[in-house]
Amino acid sequence: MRTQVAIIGAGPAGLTLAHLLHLHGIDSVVLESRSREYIEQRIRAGVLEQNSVDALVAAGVGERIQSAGLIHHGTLLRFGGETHRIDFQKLTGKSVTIYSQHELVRDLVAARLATQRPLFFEASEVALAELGSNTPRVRFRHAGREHELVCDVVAGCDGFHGVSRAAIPAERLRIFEREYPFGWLGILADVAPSSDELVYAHHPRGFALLSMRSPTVSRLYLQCTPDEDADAWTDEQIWSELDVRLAARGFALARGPITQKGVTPMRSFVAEPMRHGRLFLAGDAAHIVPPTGAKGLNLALADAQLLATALEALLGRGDARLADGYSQTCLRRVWKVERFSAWMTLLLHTQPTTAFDHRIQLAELEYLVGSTAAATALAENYVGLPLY
Ligand code: FAS
Ligand code: PHB
Repeated sequence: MRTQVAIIGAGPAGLTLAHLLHLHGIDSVVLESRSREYIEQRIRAGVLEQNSVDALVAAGVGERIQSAGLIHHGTLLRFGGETHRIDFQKLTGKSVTIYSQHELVRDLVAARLATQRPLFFEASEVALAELGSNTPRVRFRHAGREHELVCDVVAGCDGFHGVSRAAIPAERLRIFEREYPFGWLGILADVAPSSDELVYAHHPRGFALLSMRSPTVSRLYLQCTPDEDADAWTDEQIWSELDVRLAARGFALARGPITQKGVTPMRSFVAEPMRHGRLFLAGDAAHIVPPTGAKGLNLALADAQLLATALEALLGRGDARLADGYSQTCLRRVWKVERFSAWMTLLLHTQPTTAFDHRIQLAELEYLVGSTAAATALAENYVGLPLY
């Protein structure tokens, strides 16, 4: 088989890249290890930055986002039993859209299939070769047969546990990482959200987040230990702990059937560079942020946009400048987002902090909600930094 770009992974990064390349007239083949059903049901992120929404709409895959997405012009910070609003619209002129990642994957898979270009589900034994040449190769198994794909470029969009980053010689990679001493126990519940906007709650017993997926589906998170067993929590225990941590004057948390629960570990991670020969990494394959700042999905979409532009120039017009600058351009933005995500995580999560750290957190929260400059800094990072 022959194509211009072999894309490993059909997550937001890989599918968005495939779609943008198609719009540029660049051919690609997408290899995904899981089934279509699996990736379209996988519950993950829920917040799209303004830049992400604008890019997806401009690419012709934003119709359902515009009809079903919930536009939020601000968010709520809760501590000491009081609630404070950060007004994105007033401070930045931008907003965010609540839209499930798995719904976006559904939209992108449909767009890919409509092009009738190859998207192989349940591809296994993917192996990259000759990345230092101008004709790298990707070997894989599909439907019981061995295949070899010859291409001009490989896009490693296969997430944190994929094979692409591992294909780069260890001595060529610099890894930067931080593990956090906590994780999130997340639930989906069939109950209307008890707040119109997201609530980030700092509490002595631990962080809690009230989010949502639709007017009838709530998404909530509790700070827990990184190796927490979700099944060890009864529904009653989860709701009771959420009640305590989200408590505030004039607030009542509605309960409903919990339809899904799981524990997400927390890490900050960056692999540099994001390119090795004709292999380009995008999304979680290159970097991970703790979900506190709602950035993981948006970073993946930003990388895909930058990589599509670079590969259109390289493969469409023989201009290698953007491709040669791809890693540096991405990492400049990735590190700013890593900073914001780490800052928001350390600001809002308690235990095992010292009494002094706890007071510093409260002082920073007080400063945040009392200073237009501080609130603007949070808002402009949350709604999304410019692509370049
Ligand atoms: P993805 O991991 O989404 O996609 C990679 C794809 O490659 C997958 O479909 C995988 O099956 C496939 N793949 C892997 N190895 C392969 C191989 N060898 N061959 C072929 N295919 C292969 N972000 C937020 O902003 N907010 C959140 O609340 C949030 N919650 C999360 C919860 C969980 C449990 C996880 C794991 C992540 C969460 N994230 C969250 C981050 C998440 O949204 C990622 O940032 C986002 O999925 C990144 O997209 P991709 O880079 O496309 O990687
Ligand atoms: C979510 O709805 O999954 C979500 C929202 C905001 C975050 C993290 C996760 O900061």
